[in-house]
Amino acid sequence: MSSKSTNTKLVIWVKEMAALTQPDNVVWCDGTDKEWNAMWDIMVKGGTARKLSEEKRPNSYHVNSIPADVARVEDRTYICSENESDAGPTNNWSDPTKMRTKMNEMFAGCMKGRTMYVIPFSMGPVGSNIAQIGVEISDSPYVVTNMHIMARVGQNVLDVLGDDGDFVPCIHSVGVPLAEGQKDEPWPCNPDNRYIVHYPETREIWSFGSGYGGNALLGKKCFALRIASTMARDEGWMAEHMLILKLTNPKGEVKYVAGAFPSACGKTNLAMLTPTIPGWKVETIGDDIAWMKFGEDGQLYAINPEAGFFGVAPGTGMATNANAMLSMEENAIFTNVAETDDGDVWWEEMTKDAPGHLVDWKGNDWTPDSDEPSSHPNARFTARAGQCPVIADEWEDPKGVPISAILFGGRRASVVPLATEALDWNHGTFLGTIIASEMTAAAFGAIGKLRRDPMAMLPFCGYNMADYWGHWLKMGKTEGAKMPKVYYVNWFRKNDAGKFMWPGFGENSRVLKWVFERCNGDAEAIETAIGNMPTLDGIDFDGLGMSDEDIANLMRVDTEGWLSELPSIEEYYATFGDHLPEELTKQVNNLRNRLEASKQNVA
Ligand code: SAT
Ligand code: MN
Repeated sequence: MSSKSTNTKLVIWVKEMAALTQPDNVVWCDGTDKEWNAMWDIMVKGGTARKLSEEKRPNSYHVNSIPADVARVEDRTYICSENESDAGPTNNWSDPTKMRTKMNEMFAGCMKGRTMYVIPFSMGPVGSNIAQIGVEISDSPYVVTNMHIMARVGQNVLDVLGDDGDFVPCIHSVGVPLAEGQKDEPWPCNPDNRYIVHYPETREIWSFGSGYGGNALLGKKCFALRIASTMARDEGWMAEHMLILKLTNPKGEVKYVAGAFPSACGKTNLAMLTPTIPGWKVETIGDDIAWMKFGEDGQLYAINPEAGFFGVAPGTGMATNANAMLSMEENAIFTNVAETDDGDVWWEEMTKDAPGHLVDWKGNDWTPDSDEPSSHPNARFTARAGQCPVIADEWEDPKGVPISAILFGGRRASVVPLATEALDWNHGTFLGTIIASEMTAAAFGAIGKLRRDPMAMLPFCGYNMADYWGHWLKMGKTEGAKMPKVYYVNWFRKNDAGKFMWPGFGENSRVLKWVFERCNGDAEAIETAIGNMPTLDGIDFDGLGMSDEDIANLMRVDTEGWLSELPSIEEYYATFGDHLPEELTKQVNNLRNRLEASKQNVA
């Protein structure tokens, strides 16, 4: 099919990629309903997808991958910067010249017997000065339909691109060419030859062999985090693994809060939470990624570069996240879940009781007595953000929303209190670098092994993590900058009996209220060695039925616990060698001094 673009770079690139991969035909995608239906027609006929009951879930589809292709593959994900030290110790690096040779081999003829789809997309509202344009080439119709939901796809993107606009080229193939007359598999992929490759200097993404989520929907983690983080470093903005929420107090005043949490800490739930405190409102701007640029007033303005939610299905239900459930009532895609006898989907904890019979994600009969879960633990829903009942009116505002506060959180059974406010931006950056999650401490006893996940960016930072910390510090030094306040929160602290002390979910609104009031200058705080803490009545514990002891424990500054953690932070920092900003060494030393001093005050 002929090109729909007059952009020289794009037209040449598509020609080159077609010559390399040799598809049977080339289709330029326009993001229309007609195209959505055509893609599903192909996938239903080919046995890839099933249409769900039109009564139960209109215009929605279910797809199962094969068991070998169910998640991102971090060990096959590469940052191919010119210098190895620019990828840093937390990324897999490979020499870009060697990798290019390898990729050219892998992609040669890889689309034989298939159609090559050219998907122009905008990350962020089309035309926003914070948004960016990408073009994904893929041989997967599943990618096309998911991109319809997760990004803005269509001719208007090409219009903005014009004749000479720039875009990030993203090429993806499932890596299974078809010989003449060869029948396709329902989920073609090439698990033994997976490569998720990023060239940060030239801003390109090459992905081979996987059809799944973050490996294949290249606008998401690959572009919006790995490549965008390097663009942000070069251009003075921030690309972060953060939700964005809008908080309205009973007087109708509004603040916007961003938050970074490692996986399995309830980020999507927080982005859509239903507050339990009267008169307060939480609305969603985004649940996964935030791009932030300085406005003329010196504040950071954030957009959600995505247009949909790619959320974990198991554990999501009306009881835990009603707003997510309501977002996926129609026009949705489900991957690796179970199917009910009446043509709907089900997964663990969607409802209290499981249906009596299901077809599980592997296509086998399933009953509540089955030994295995009905859905893969990383099964996903793809839902349109605009369908979320609490999506904020301004979620597509091209100028973004001004961020008042940034939350960092991890899953910590001990040491870290419910909420602490950073003393300033540098201290806040320090807190971001030390966030970590315990691997289910209860199961292993002791203090559980810590996985450090700085700013929740461990698998998503496109360059040296320590340089990225340096970029955070530098942002705070920008002339006229009014940086957000930074908070370290922990919903997961346990008491001596091993029980969670904080109820979480909608009750997290009580912490958001304190954050709001601090940003508004309405709440006092107590300065401690680890940061500013709420006063006794700073957080409203009314009606929670918590014991005084648990409340005290939840808010306690565990001086010894923090002191004993410092060596492991220093050890971690040392792995970055001379890339580590001096300021962070200073932050550790200052913290140690403050902790020691506070011990003496008590003694
Ligand atoms: O599959 S994705 O990488 O997009 C989802 C995730 O890991 O959060
Ligand atoms: Mn994420």
